[in-house]
Amino acid sequence: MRVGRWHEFGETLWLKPPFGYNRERKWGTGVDIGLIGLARSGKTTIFNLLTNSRVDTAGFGKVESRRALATVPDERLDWLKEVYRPKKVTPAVLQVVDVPGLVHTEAQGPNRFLNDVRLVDALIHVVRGFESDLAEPATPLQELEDMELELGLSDLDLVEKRRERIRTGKRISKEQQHELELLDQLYDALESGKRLDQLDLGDEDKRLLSGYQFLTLKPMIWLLNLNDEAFRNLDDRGREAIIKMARDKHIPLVLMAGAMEQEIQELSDSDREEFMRDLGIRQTGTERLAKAAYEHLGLTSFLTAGEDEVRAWTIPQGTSARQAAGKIHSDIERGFIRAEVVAFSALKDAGSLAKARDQGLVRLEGKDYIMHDGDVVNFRFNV
Ligand SMILES: Nc1nc2c(ncn2[C@@H]2O[C@H](COP(=O)(O)OP(=O)(O)OP(=O)(O)O)[C@@H](O)[C@H]2O)c(=O)[nH]1
Ligand SMILES: [Mg+2]
Repeated sequence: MRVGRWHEFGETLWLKPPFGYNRERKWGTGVDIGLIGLARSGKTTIFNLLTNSRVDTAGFGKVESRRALATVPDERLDWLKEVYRPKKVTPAVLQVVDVPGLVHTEAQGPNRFLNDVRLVDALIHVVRGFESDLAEPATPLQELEDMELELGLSDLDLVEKRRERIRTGKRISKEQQHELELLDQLYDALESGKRLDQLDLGDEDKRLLSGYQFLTLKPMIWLLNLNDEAFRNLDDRGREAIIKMARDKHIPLVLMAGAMEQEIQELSDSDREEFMRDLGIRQTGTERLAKAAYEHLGLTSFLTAGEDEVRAWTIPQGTSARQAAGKIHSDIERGFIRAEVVAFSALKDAGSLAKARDQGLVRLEGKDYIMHDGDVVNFRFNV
């Protein structure tokens, strides 16, 4: 682990996540991501950045949640656009939910806003790593610990309620007996400070639990929101403790300078390139965050390109060609014959589809072919 380079904005600490909890989910309706964090951590700033919105961040945040779509940055689409000159370019989107900051002293208790993210597919915890006149000195490690505790308590509460409901029922069925035992296991884990996604559960049990929307079972990303100066002021121990905690919990840690990213986004394309070169970063924070979210959720994308439309489609890793066709239209899935596939990088090297064909880079794949990230596809079908 290259701890020493942590202060460089270009770094994302990528810690391998545990996959498996979300594989079975249907992605048809798109992916929802909730931004949570303590008050004034920069959630709305990140929300604005991701969704290109202009919500005011000067005053204290509004006390209700808001949502908007974020386009997933994909430079492959830019290249395809140049080559195909389509009428329309449609990037992949994620829906982002901005939740008001958690304040412990709030009358209704902090759990109120957590309910707004019960149904999201993944959480991004925005942690304040910058100093502000309006807030106490930044204590990112403490914020991470507090939030994990909060999420754990919220899940513990759910487990207890469910256990109570089963126990006070007229009779306990065999299934319920099994569920009780499972809930006991969850209870012990949560009480000892574990996230539920750290438990090694069987597929049956995962399915059983999927209905409860446990918060610590949702893929989590930690986003440390910094500015240069604040970051240098973080002492080494805090830094190493954060990395250790992220590693122990298998949570990817993305470093971002939210306010600066916003400035970067507002620049013209050429100015942006120069600015980023000066800073020594290759990808914007938005790009790194989108990438972390895709990897952590087990998602990839394939591309379609034509004169009408160039488009990115989001699918779970391991999706077959035929299932991928169904993402576009159920008729194409039903009448699937073959998929004409070329890897984006091969297409780009060749320069055009015709040249890629001449060079034998375009393959015909059957229904069981497993789609790869960046496959440029044309489905042949018959209905
Ligand atoms: N220096 C610095 N300031 C930032 C950064 N990100 C946000 N801020 C400032 O911090 C303040 C709070 O930002 P918001 O984005 O509204 O934070 P929030 O988490 O949505 O706040 P609440 O909704 O009130 O909980 C604003 O004054 C921002 O301009 C950053 O990266 N660096
Ligand atoms: Mg806000």
